[in-house]
Amino acid sequence: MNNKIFLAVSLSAAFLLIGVGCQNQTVAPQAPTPSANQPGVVGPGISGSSSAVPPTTQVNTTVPVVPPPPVKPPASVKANVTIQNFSFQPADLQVTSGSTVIWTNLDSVQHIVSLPGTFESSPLNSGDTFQYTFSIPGAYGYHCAIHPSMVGQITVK
Ligand SMILES: [Cu+2]
Repeated sequence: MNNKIFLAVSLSAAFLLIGVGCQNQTVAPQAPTPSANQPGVVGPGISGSSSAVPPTTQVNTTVPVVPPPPVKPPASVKANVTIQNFSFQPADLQVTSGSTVIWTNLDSVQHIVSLPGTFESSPLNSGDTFQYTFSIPGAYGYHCAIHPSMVGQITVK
């Protein structure tokens, strides 16, 4: 009889332990449910990383937009030739296409800058200027219409 009782008690204890174990296991799954929030926590972490990428992309997008505006303003280049002591200085001037050459008479007598068929100034008194814009490349030999010995050349590249 004692053995049967012992067995019964033992079995009961065993079932109780198992039952408790099962309860614990049952409770354990409930605990994991909260842990399901962990994936949610991981999600924000990922989204945070992904959100960090877009700003970089926006910056890159902004940078390319800035460079496009470059414009070429140096279209009007000016060069000077002085008329002094019955000579053009410099006598041979090189300029780029589109440049404007300005002659200034520093002599006390009149001079006329002339290239027949291309340009000819009015009689320039002391201090007067004459300008011409060269748009076609080439060599332009000119002279003074009053003093033929005065010659000069503009080379346009
Ligand atoms: Cu002259």
